[in-house]
Amino acid sequence: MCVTETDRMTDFTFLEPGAESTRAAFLDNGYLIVPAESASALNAIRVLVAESTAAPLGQDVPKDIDAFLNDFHQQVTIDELNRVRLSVIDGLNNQSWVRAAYFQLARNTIFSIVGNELAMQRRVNLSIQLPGDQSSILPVHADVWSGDSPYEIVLWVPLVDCHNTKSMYLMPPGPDRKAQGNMGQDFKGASEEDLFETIKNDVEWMNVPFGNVLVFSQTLMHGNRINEESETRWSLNCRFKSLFSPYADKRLGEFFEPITMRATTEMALAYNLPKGFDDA
Ligand SMILES: O=C(O)CCC(=O)C(=O)O
Ligand SMILES: [Fe+2]
Repeated sequence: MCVTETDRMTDFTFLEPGAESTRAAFLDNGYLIVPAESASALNAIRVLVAESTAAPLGQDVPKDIDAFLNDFHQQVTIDELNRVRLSVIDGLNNQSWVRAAYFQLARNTIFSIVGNELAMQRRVNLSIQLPGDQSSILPVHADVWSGDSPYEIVLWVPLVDCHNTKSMYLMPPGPDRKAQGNMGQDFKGASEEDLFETIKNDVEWMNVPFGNVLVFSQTLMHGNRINEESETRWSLNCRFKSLFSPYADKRLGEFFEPITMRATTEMALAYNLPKGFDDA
């Protein structure tokens, strides 16, 4: 068989099939929206959220979970909301299977754009945004501004269809880098609202139907606004990074935990150089 020069040049790649287009899309847009890789993991997590929400209200697990979550504003006041949210977060994080199930929602995508030896945030967070609620707004920010490392991505998982102000917004990399580059000068003494005013025409609202997940770079400015849709938003978020990439304030062991350490790393960590040469 004859191998031509063209065969030699095109047949061999370092990245696995599909990884190049995933890489390009993530770098261009700052995010990826992909179908959840495990429908059963997504379902199990959503059932647990519904159960942990319904139980304190003296209710059974709702038959129509989608309607229960979307219409939750009919059952709770804004004053009660944070207590409910914290108790559901506890309900989630008290189950040891949840983090592995959560990771399975986007394992291949995360392997592809972050790496395969990973650390995962120890707690999964929950956002609930009732229609018209001002108290749960997360103003424009980048997580790197408050102790996260630029090597982290966020896996953001909607439990209901999320779109427009029922979702979150993200700045695309081009305008974001321009705005952050001059931020000290341009926004000295400015409020978060002033900042949002200047970026609002550039931000992209994340349209993520239930069954899909969003992976985004938290180095890009993002946040949410008053939910002006008629339904309640429910979404989960959790951070992942390459295990041996630099850490900022959020440390390994405190905030992050290794989840996919490989055999060579384990062996290396346990290895001690030969001892006893000092006496010679
Ligand atoms: O869910 C949102 O609206 C914002 C989430 C966020 O800021 C984050 O996950 O880092
Ligand atoms: Fe954030």
